[in-house]
Parts: sequence; C-alpha cells; structure tokens
Amino acid sequence: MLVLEKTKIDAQVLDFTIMGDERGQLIALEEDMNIPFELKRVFYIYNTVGDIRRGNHANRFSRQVLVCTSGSCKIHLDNGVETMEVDLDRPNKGLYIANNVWREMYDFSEDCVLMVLSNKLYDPDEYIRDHKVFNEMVKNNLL
Ligand code: T46
Repeated sequence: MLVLEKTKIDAQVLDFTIMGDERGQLIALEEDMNIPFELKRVFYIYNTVGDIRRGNHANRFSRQVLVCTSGSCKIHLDNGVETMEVDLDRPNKGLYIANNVWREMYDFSEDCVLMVLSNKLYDPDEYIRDHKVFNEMVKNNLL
C-alpha cells in the first residue's frame, strides 16, 4: 500500500496494490497492513438514491477506510477548521478517516458500492450528528 496523499485533515488517500493477472484483478485488505487498524466491522452502501447526501456526522471513536469497490462517490471531510473533498473513483483507492472527523458522502454513481472497514463495532452513541455541536466541541477542545 502506498499513502498517495497526506491531507491537512486527519485522513489519508490510500493506493492499494492490485494483484492482477490474465484472469482479472484482486485486491487484499489486511488489518495492520494496508488497513491501519484492527478490523472489527465491514459494511457497504449501495443502491443509493440520486442526489442524496449520507453520513452527516462524526464518529467519536471509529476509524474507517472507505473504498468504492464499484462505481464512484465523493467524500466531504471537515475537522471543524478546514474542509476537503475526495473522489473515490476506483477500487484500488481507499480513504482512511480518523475518528472525530465530520464526513458526508455524495454524488454516488448508480453502480456505486461503497465499502467501509472500521476498527469498532456499531455503536449509535458514538455519533455526533449535529454540526453545530461538532464545531463547538472542536472549538472547546473536547474532541
Ligand atoms: C460512516 C459512514 C461512512 C447498523 O445497524 N450497523 C452499522 O454498522 C451501520 C454503519 C449502520 N447501521 C444501521 C443504522 C441505521 O439504521 O443502518 C442504518 C443506516 O446507517 P447510517 O444512517 O449511520 O448510514 P450512513 O451512510 O449515514 O453512515 C455510515 C456509518 O454509519 C458511518 O459511521 O462513517 O457510513
């Protein structure tokens, strides 16, 4: 794995090695190797309705890697001070997002399958869903 881009926000664009041959392509994701944490959960998002924005929250403890295994989407990141956009447009491109980073996913292609790997099991209580609260927490050094 190659870190393609170190971003100003606590996130990284990752470039996964493709092990292709005459039969097609294969990418392997392994904890503490090309995935920079212990793997606890995988979920995927597909059949997304056009023009929808998902996410709209920060996770207090979950760290994640996002990959479009099919199609494409865009990710908006926000650390309370700066924002950035990342295009996820190929299956060997990943986006690592640290905890306490606000994220929104948008511009899903019809064929998009967005796979998310996480270091934590699902816990709805770890979500910050109000952007004003998120900004206040950043301002007051509570994250
Ligand atoms: C994130 C982005 C990238 C579960 O029961 N288990 C799970 O592991 C997840 C992720 C969700 N759910 C339930 C909770 C909701 O009833 O599935 C429903 C949709 O979840 P949510 O509205 O949180 O989905 P997104 O797309 O807004 O956000 C998800 C993750 O929740 C979030 O951590 O960073 O994808």
